[in-house]
Amino acid sequence: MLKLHGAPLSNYYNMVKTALLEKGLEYEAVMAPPSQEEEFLAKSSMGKIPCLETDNGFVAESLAIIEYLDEIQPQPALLPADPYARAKVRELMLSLELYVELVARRGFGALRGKPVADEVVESIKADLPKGIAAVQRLMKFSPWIAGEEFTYADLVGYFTFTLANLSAKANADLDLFEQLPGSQEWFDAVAARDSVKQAVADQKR
Ligand SMILES: N[C@@H](CCC(=O)N[C@@H](CS)C(=O)NCC(=O)O)C(=O)O
Repeated sequence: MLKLHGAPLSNYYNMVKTALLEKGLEYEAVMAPPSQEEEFLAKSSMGKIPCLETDNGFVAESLAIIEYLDEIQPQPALLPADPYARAKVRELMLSLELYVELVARRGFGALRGKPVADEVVESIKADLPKGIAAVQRLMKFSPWIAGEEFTYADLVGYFTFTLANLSAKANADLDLFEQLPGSQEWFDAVAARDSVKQAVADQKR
């Protein structure tokens, strides 16, 4: 059986967990913090969570994991059938991670009450608006983030927003929901899905 290693506090863990739930795949949750111990690095080469244990070995990187899940369990499809539409969903997921999540992450210390260095705050203020503008050019909210179909990009987007918005507000005085018209209604629709409700409830345990 598949085993998902990680912890519910991680937004990346929840992207993969909700993908497993949406696909109806059975899995076992193995609680594991990020670690630089050799034993864990053999499972996840940067020591990050989540990673997925399969019969063939481990896979890390959330986007690689969810693509794998789509291949072993094609239905329900969470990537469009059309190659161009699939590429656009992947483009949006990557843009969310590279230009929103990872920029906001520089200032995550603020979420734990830790000081964020001035130059880091300045870099967030410079880079985050560009990332927000980039994803805005790709988001559809009609009603889902990439168009008419619910896709992996909705799960990636939802769990990106949850933490990135806290950092955006704390470090750059930016509110993603205000910056991205239509995003609140979309976010609420994703939050209403059983998979997301379960992941959010498990976070509070
Ligand atoms: N690109 C990775 C990012 C995963 C990630 O950053 N996970 C965080 C927890 S939310 C982590 O393990 N942080 C510890 C670290 O960076 O060493 C993915 O897509 O899975």
